[in-house]
Amino acid sequence: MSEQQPGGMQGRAADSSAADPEAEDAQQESGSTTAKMRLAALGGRIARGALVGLVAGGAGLAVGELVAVATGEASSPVVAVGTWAISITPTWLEQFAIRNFGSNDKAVLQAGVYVTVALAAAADGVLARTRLTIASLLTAVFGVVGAIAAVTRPAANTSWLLPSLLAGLAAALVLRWLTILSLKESEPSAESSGRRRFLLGTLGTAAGALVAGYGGNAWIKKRYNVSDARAKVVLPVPETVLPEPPASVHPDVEGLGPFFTPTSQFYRVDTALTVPRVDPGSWKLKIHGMVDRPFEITFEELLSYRFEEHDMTLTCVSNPVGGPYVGNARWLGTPLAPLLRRAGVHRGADMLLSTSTDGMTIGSPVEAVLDGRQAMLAIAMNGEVLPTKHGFPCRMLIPGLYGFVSATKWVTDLNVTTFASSDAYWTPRGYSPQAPVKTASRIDVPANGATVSAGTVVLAGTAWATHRGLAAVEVQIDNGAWREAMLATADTPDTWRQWSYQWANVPKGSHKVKVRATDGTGTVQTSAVQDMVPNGATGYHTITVQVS
Ligand SMILES: Nc1nc2c(c(=O)[nH]1)N[C@H]1C(S)=C(S)[C@@H](COP(=O)(O)O)O[C@H]1N2
Ligand SMILES: [Mo]
Repeated sequence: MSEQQPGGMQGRAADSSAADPEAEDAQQESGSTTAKMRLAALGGRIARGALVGLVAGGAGLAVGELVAVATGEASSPVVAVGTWAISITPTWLEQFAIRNFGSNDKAVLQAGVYVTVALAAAADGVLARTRLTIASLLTAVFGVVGAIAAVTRPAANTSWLLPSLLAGLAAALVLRWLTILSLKESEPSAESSGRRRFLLGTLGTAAGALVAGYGGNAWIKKRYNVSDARAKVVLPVPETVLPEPPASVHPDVEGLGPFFTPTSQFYRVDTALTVPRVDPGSWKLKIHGMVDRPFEITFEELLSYRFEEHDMTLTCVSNPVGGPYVGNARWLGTPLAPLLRRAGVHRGADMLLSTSTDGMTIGSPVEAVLDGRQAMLAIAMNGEVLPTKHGFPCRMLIPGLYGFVSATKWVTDLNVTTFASSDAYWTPRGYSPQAPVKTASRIDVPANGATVSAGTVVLAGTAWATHRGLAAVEVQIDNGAWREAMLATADTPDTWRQWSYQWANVPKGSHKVKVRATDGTGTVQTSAVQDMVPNGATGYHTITVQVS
C-alpha cells in the first residue's frame, strides 16, 4: 500500500512558503483545502472499507442461513450466537431484560447480535484495506466462533458447525474479492471500468445476500413449519368433561382481566431465541433414568391415553410483585403419575429432570408428580391445541410450582434422577432447585397512579397460592386497618381467585392502597420484601390512587 503520511503535504507547503507571508496565507488556504480533501479521501476509504465489510458479513450470514435450511434454524449463525449469549447471560442481566423488555427481550437480543456483527464486519472491512490477510483470517475466526457457539448448544449435533463455518468462509472470500476491487478502483490510475466493477460487485453481492438471506430464512420457516401438523391434531375427549366454572369466578369489574387468560394474552417466558417447532410426527417422549422399565412413547400413543381437563394458574418465578407473568387456563393433559409408575421409580430418586427439544432442563420433585395433584403432560390450553410458543406438541405442568421447575415446554425427555446429582438449567444461575409458588396478590383496578372520582371506588384484582388454594384477600388503605375484600367464587385450589372491594366515602386526595392474601392453609402472605432470585419475589403490591 502506498499510503501517504497524514500531514505530509501540509509540511511541505509550510516549508516552501516560509519566506513570503502572503504566499504563506495562500498556501495555508490551499493547505486546509488539501487537508479537507485528504480527510474526505480518508472518509471515503473508511466508508468503502466499512461497506465492503458489511457486504461481506451480509453475504456470510446469507450463506449461513441457506446452509441452516438443511441443518435447522437453531444452527444458523445469528440464532446460534444469540442462544449462546442467552446461556451465558448473568442472572442480573436476565432480570433486567425481563423487567425492561418483557417478552420482547429476545427481539432486543437478536437485534443486539446483528448490530455487533455489523460493527465488527464494518471494522474488519476497514482493516482489510491495509491488512487484508489478517482481516480475512479474522472473518474466518468469526465463523469458527459462531460454529463453536452452535455446536456447544445442548441440543446440537455436529452438523450445526456447518452454517457458521461456511458463513465465515464465504464472508472471507467476499471480503478479499471486494477489497481488492476497491483498492484497484481507488488507485490514481484507476479507470472508470474499475470503479464500475467495484460498484457492480458490491451492489450485486449485497442484493444477492439480501435475497439469499431472506429467502433462506423464509425457506427455513416453511420447511420447519408445524402449523399444518398442529391443525391436524384431533384433541382427545377428556374422561370427564369439566363444566365451565360459574360466572361468579369473575367479579364484574370494568378493567379487570377475565378469569381465564385468553391464550393470545398468556405471558410467555422461555430461553428460546426462536420458538422450537416440533413435528408431532417425529416427537417422542423418553422416560428413563432411575427406573425399572424405561420406555419411549410417540405422540400417537400419547393421544391414546386417558386425558383430563384441569384449570390451573401458571406463574413465573421472575414475576415481580404486582407483575404480569401469571396466567390462568384450562389445560387438557394426560396425568404424569401413571407414566412414572409404569416406568417404576427407584427408591431414592427424588428429581424428575425434564428436557425440551431446545436443550432446556427443568428439575421437579418426583413427589410433586406422585402425591395426587394433577401433574400432567398437556397438549391443549383453553380448548385449543397448544400454540408453538406455549410448547406444542406437549408440555409438562405441575400445579403449585413455578414454571421454571415444572412447566417444561416442547418436552421430549424425562430423566428420573436426584437433586443431589443433577442440576437443572437455572440452578447454577442462582435459582433454587425447588420452588413452590408463593402466595401473591395484585391490584389490577384501578391502575397504579390512576385518577378516579370521589365517592365509592371499586378496587379489584387477582390473588393466587397455586395448589394451596386461596382463603382471603385484604386491602389496606393509607396504612389503616386491613379490610376483607370480597372473593370471587373459587374454581380449583390450583387457580387464582379474583377479588373486589367497594371502597366507600373516599375523600379527595392521594391514597395508598395495599393488598395481601391468605392461602388455603391459613398462612398470610409475607410482607417481607424479597427479589425474584432465588425463588420468587415477595412483598405487598402497593398502588397510589388520585381521587378528585
Ligand atoms: N423448554 C422450555 N420450557 C419452559 C421454559 C423454557 O425456557 N424452556 N421456561 C419455563 C418458565 S420459566 C415458565 S414461567 C413457563 C412459562 O410458560 P409459558 O411461556 O407457556 O407461559 O415455562 C417454563 N417452561
Ligand atoms: Mo418462569
